[in-house]
Amino acid sequence: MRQPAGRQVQVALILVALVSVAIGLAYLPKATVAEDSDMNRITTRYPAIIGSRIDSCDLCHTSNIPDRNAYGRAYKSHGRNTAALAAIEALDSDGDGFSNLAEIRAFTFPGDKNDHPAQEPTATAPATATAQPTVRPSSMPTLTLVPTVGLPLPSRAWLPIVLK
Ligand SMILES: [Ca+2]
Repeated sequence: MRQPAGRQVQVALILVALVSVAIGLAYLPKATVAEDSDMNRITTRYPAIIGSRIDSCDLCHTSNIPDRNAYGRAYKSHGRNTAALAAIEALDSDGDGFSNLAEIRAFTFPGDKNDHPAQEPTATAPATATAQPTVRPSSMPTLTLVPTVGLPLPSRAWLPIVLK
């Protein structure tokens, strides 16, 4: 059965469009697809970050995606999976003095050394507040033994005492 020429052109255009979409999907950068599963892994392990400032590509990438920051490189080198997230929690990927987990809990970027939690209070601060005051010998009052009458004092006697 022969179709009209206009109908054949319409079918040909639809086929070309479908083939173009298929080719486009086949050549989509794999990193884009993978990033979605990476973010799913991260937000599954750290649900508190959803909607926070670190719930973004910047968690693992530099501003020049697909380049990775120090945290992203550690994640990749440890297997780029859920186990990798756990394995790098104790690391300080960006070298700012805070573990990756401490940074994630504080919603700071573990791959940016210029972004980190506020300094933790020192351990000695509470102890100082509750410490007993010390009495220095120089602050003690001067004691002087004064005989009340002309009797000689026994060698170990110390009463009466008069404070001056
Ligand atoms: Ca950091």
